[in-house]
Amino acid sequence: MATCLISAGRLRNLRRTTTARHSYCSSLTCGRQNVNGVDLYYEKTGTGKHAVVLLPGALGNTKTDFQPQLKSLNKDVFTVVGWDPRGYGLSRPPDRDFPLDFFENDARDAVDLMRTLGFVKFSLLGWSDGGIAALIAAAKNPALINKMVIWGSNAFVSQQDLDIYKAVCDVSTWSTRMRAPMEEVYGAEVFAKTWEAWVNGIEQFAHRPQGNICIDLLPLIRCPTLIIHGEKDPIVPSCHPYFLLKHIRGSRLHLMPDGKHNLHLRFPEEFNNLVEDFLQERQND
Ligand code: TYC
Repeated sequence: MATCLISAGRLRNLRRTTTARHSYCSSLTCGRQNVNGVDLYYEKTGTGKHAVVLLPGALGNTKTDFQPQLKSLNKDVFTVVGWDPRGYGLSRPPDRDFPLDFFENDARDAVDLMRTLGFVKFSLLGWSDGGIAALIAAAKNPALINKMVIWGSNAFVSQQDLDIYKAVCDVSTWSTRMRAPMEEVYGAEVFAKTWEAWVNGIEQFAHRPQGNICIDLLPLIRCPTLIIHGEKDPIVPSCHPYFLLKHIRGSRLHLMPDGKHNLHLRFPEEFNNLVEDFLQERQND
């Protein structure tokens, strides 16, 4: 199993470009890389030619968001990089904040991390907030991005979204099952405070015309794009994937009837197969 058992303290002590390798799991390496002034934690697995970077959701990180992908995506075909965005997971310090350009910053960090690790061209797999960062990264770096898969993502914030944010803002109302993985990473208090800061951060977009997060960038996306949506997703209304489908040229939408927001964790085999097939498809252009 591709579990990375290395303490946060030890990782913090690793020098900028040092990579920790695990004797019990030869295909997974963990390390920290200084990117745009922050030591970003990352995990890399596989030896395939096709490089893929995983972009986690809000407050998410390799540990909470992508274990089934790091473990099971085909290691002969892909080299998969998971990372913790600045202020999330093991990429702390700094504490996380949410200025209006936080998605742009995550997009830039993801791209710069991949380039610093030596990848010339790569694909993006972005979940939820990570999908928003992926959309921005693809729009701004068309020459670097091979393909993109996004799920649970939105290019704008509507009144309906604001109502949902309000309903999930206080994490003490969440089930223990939902809260536990994040509390394990951050501690209960920091998690509650950072989540509230995230809600305030995403609500800022509602003050912009159309609640714009990245609507204006969608026409710039050139890479083949697969949008996945769980039809039972309770927090991202289906208007969002349909909007992305309409505005991203040549994109495709795959609906998972029983999928909720965490469809890639709940149905990892189906999800991974879908992604592998899409990434390996030959383009007829
Ligand atoms: N975007 C959040 C993430 O990245 C998930 C989320 C979506 C949370 C909608 C609340 O109302 C919400 N995981």
